[in-house]
Amino acid sequence: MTVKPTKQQLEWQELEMGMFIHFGMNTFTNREWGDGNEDPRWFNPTNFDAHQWISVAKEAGFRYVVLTAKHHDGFCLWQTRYTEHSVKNSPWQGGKGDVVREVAKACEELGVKFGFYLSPWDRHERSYGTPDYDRYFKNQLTELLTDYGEVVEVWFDGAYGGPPGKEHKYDWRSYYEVVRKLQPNALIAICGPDIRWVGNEEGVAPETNWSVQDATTFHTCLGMTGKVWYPAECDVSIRPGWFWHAHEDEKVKSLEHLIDIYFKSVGRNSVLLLNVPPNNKGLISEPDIQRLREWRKVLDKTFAVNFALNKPAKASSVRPDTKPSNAVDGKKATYWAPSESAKEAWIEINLQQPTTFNVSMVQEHIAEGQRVERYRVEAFDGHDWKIVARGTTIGYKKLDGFETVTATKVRLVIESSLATPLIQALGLYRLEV
Ligand code: FUL
Repeated sequence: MTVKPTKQQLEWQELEMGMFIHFGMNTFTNREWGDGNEDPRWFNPTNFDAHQWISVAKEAGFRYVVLTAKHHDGFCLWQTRYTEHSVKNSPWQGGKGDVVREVAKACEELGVKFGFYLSPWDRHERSYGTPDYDRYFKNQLTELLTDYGEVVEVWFDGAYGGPPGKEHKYDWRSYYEVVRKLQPNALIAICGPDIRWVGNEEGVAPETNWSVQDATTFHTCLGMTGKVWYPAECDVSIRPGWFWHAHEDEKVKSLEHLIDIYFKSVGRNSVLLLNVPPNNKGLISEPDIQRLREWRKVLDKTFAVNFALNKPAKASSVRPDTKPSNAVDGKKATYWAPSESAKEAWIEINLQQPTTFNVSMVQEHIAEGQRVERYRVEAFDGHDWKIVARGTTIGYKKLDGFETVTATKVRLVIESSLATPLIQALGLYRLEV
């Protein structure tokens, strides 16, 4: 049976990009991992403005955010009832401040989806390592899932750097029950059954990237076995560290690097979660804002014109309920499929005039699963057909960059597919940096 995404997984994939927000005690101690002994009074962002964060996110094209509500040091950015180690005991807003509330509110106002990171590993909380910790963790989850509106994603980090053998035996199934009960539409990521970690922190998905995976322990604890839909998320920071450090203001990733990340994450059937850490004033810094603007400008310019859009299309064969032109109609509900018995499958677009481009984009109709395992793209320059791109999996979106060509026709050849390929879109673009 074909494994398919849930409605929530499909909608999440279509968001394409989220902004990770690492902010907390480490922002003030210049560290990446706090040890849990920090004094809450050190947390004091004097110009805190969550609206600025979310405006920056929105302008850069991020459709959701994931805020570190609690990192490994255990310091809580919201008014939790279950520990004193929180903003309640910081001078910020006289101890009445709530970062989670302000971020969730700004998200709501600006139409960006809200999610949070809650570190299972907690270096401050005394009950860590005992059954009481499961209660503590679920109480905190309950607060976050009840008091702050709709949550799109809950990020359970798998990191543990404590003494060997002392890691808490997390009762994952009971955590998932809390999430499902309070926010049935929220996706549980990383140490969870809905979204998988891509496996590195570089923002790079593997070239062959299947959203269909073998069930992991996060699934079997829920009674799920065999093959499951488990799409990848690429988390990477715009700076060397996850948290803001003054000395990294000069080390914001280059425009070229960010474009490369976009192609190797969103363009390889993954969702990009790019971390942009606010500084100790409580604002996103200028160098990050400038770089995000440059990046957005290039992406907008590149993808504004699709040279294949609404151009005449023909195919090796056509399943009667589809049409070749469906692949170039700009609609996500329609697709081209070759006939079920076909041995070969290609679709050809007549560009009608010599057209210059260097990027191809292919999308499968993943609502019906992920199928293609090998393809190539060819361009006709008036004399010969030339291969411009080759690839393995496609999935939600595959982007291939290549040397600029000028062609009058383009062909996508599906060389191998697990089942009838359903091609939702074929696009051609020109990237200029
Ligand atoms: C890791 C953590 O240890 C880092 O501090 C950061 O939060 C990253 C996203 O996940 O596991």
